[in-house]
Amino acid sequence: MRVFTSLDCLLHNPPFEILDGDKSEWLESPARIEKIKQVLIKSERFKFEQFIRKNTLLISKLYTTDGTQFEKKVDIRVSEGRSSSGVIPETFLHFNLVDSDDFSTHSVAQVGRFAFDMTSTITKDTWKSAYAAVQCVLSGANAIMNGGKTAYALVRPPGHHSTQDLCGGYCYLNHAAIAANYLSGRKVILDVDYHHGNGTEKIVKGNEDILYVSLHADDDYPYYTGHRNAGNAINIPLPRTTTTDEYILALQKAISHHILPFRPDFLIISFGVDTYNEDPIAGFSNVDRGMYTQMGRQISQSKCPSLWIQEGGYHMETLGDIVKDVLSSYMD
Ligand code: Q9C
Ligand code: ZN
Repeated sequence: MRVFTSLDCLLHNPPFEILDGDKSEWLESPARIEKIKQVLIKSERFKFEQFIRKNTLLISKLYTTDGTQFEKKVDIRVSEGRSSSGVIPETFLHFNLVDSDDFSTHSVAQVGRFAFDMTSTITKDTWKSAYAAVQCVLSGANAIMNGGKTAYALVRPPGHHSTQDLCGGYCYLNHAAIAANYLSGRKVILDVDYHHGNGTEKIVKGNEDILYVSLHADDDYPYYTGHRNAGNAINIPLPRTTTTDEYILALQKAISHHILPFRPDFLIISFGVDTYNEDPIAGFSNVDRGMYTQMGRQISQSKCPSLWIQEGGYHMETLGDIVKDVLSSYMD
């Protein structure tokens, strides 16, 4: 399996986050990538490559209809985020709050306009990492477009919570949605991250060539989304008590009832592994290590070229092994 990664993905490193009202370490750390790499690199089945594509225009085109708004937004964020600790969004442009569109240029206002929560700190390195992540994802997309069976984008920050113009949940650019728009033909995005991919659902909404299928925890972050099916989005909320067997059964059903009948040309996997019971921010207490080899096997039933994009997963001790379990059993 070709693995696309970039050293630039290690740069973004906000000093802390607010978790349940307390200050704690930034869980979505650069070390996540290193942990996964350390495990995969020991196996000859994984071939590491640095990203090869550079194309700013492509990103902006995918994100806006007028082709300019997105890059302007990013310029603002980068220029306002130059302090070493970055700028944390804390005052948000809430639809009930605004009294005019004459917005403040204060850095807190600038970042608050483009974020829906506080876990989207903007540092001087954020854009570099997010941009490199997109390049890796597009390299992976090229690999499967040119006849490859599968590719893995080992990237951070993750993407699936970010909408076209909002950051949140550690996410800045939506990799799965970018890949789905980039690849031609019919695409399924299968999102197995513990959290609902609200951003992906929103961006691909109304696109008949794309089906979004998500398994995620009910009644957990991002709270306001993912409760029911809507158009091209199949949402499968699962209780926190979900066991390994129940999860695999739900996945099996999603594949046979939704993914296979859609007849995709490409499968994009929003590959979060924060479903594991020891994950520090997630809550499936009955999902064990044994789930991940079954997950890979199930997904291989889709029988179409696949692009795996790293999303969440924060249990550092097992992160690499879990990722390897899924990807290896998928290839077997
Ligand atoms: N008490 C991803 O996995 N904070 N993002 C949740 C729960 C934000 C997760 C707090 C979690 C974002 C890509
Ligand atoms: Zn997650």
